[in-house]
Amino acid sequence: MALDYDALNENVKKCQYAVRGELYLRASELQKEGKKIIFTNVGNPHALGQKPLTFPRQVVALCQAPFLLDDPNVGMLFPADAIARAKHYLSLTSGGLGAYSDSRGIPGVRKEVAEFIERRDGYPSDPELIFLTDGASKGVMQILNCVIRGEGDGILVPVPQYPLYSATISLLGGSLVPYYLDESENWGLDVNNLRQSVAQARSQGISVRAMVIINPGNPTGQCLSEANLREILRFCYNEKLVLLGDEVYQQNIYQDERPFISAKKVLMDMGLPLSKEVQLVSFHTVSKGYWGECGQRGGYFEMTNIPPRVVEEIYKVASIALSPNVSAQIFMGLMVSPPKPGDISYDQFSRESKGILESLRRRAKIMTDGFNSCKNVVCNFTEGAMYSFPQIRLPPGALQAAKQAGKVPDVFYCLKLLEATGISTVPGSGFGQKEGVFHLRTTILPAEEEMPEIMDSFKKFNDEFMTQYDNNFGYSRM
Ligand code: DCS
Repeated sequence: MALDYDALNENVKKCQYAVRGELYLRASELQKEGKKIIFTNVGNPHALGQKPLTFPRQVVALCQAPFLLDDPNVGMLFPADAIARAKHYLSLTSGGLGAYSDSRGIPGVRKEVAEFIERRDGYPSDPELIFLTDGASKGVMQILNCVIRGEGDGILVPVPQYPLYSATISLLGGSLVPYYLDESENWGLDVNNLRQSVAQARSQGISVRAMVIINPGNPTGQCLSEANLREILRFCYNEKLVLLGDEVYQQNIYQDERPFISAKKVLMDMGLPLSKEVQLVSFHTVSKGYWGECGQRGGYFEMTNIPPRVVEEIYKVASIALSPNVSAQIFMGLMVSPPKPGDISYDQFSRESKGILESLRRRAKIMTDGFNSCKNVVCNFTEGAMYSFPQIRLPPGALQAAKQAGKVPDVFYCLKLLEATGISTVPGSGFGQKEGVFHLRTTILPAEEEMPEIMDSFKKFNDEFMTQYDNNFGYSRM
C-alpha cells in the first residue's frame, strides 16, 4: 500500500526537522511524567508566558464576534480606535472572518503591507507583488516549490541555518548547497566562502538557482551589515541567483551599531542595473518581534523583479489552498499599521511593545553572559532574533560516552541537560555545523525573572558534566 512505510515518498523520509526532533519528543515524555520542562527549543514567545499585545487582540476579538459591535455596551469594553479598526477590517472582507479571501490575501491588507514597506525602505512597493501567507513558512515553501525542479537544482543556504530550509529542500527533492557562517567573526558571511560553495556545487553538476539569507540570523543571532548585504546582492546579480531574504526577526534587534536594513532597501539603493534585475523575495511574519503571535499563522512575502507571468503562476499555485487564514491577515494588517501617536490606544501599545523588546534585549545579554561564564562554553552575543547558540567544547570522554550511547555528541549533551535540569534545547547538529564542532540552541524567551535561575541550573549541570568527562586530553575543536 502506498502509505506503508517502505512505499512512502523517499523525500518525506529524508527530511529532518530538529526543532521538534528527538529532544522535543523526550521533553514531552518527561513532561507527561510530571517533570517541569522549560521549552526553549522553539521561538514561541506566548508559550513561555509573553502576554499578547492588547490592541490587536481587541480588534481581532471584535472581528471574530461582530455582533459585539451592535451591543450598546461595546464602548465600555473596547476603545473607540479598536472598534473603528475592527469595522475597517470587516469592511475589507467579503463576509467577515468566516469567508475565504482572495488566495493572495485581502487586497486592502496587502495595500497596508505595501505602505509599511514604503515607509520602512523609502521606496515604492506594489500590493500586487505581495502575497499573504499562513506564517512565513508557507511562503518559503511556495517559493522553493517554484524554484526547485529536481535534484540538479541547488539552493545556497547558510550553515548553521533554520531547518525549514533544509527540510523543504529535501521534501521537494532539490539540493542544499551550504555556505558556512564564520563563528570566530561573530557568524559573519564571507563572500569568498559563497564563491567556493557555488564553484564546488557546479563542479558536481548542480545548477545553483537561489540563495537564502536569514537576517537577523536563526540560530546564530547576527545582524547583517549594509556593506555585507551589498556584497550579497552583487553576488546574486553576477551569479544570476534569486535572493530569498528571510527577515522574520526584523523587529528583534539588541544592539545599536547595526540596525535592521532590508535587502530590498539595499537593492534599491544600489541603483541600476541591479535594482531592476536582481530577483528578490522577502519574507515576514506575525510570529516574531514583540508580537510573537506564532499560533495565528500570519505572514507575507514581497516579490521584487519577478516577471508578471511568474507572479501569475505563483498566484495559481496559491489558489489551490484557496485562502490564507483571514484572522491572521488582520493581525498582519495590524502589525504593519499599529496605533499611531495621538490614537487612544497608542500609549498602551507602545508601552507594551517597548516593554517586551527591552526585556528581550536584557535577556539576550543575561543568556550570552551566562553561557560565557560556563566551563568549555563560548557564545557570541545575540545581536538579534530570539536565540543563543553557544559552542560546547566537549572533552574526549564525552565524545566516547556519546558513541557508546549511540548518540551524536551534541544530542547526548542536550539529552543529559534535559534530564538533569528540564531545559529543553535543540542540538546544534539540527542546524548544521562544521565537522567536530558542537553547539546547542536555546531561545532567549523564558521570563526575565526566571532567567538567573535557569542559567544557574545550566551552569551547574554543564560544569559537572565537564568535570565528569574531562580526562585532560584536548577537546572538540573550535
Ligand atoms: N524563518 C525563520 C528564520 C524562522 O526562525 C521561522 C520560525 C520562520 C521562518 C517561520 O515562522 P512562521 O511560519 O511562524 O512565520 N522559527 C522557528 C524556530 O526556530 N523556532 O520557532 C519556530
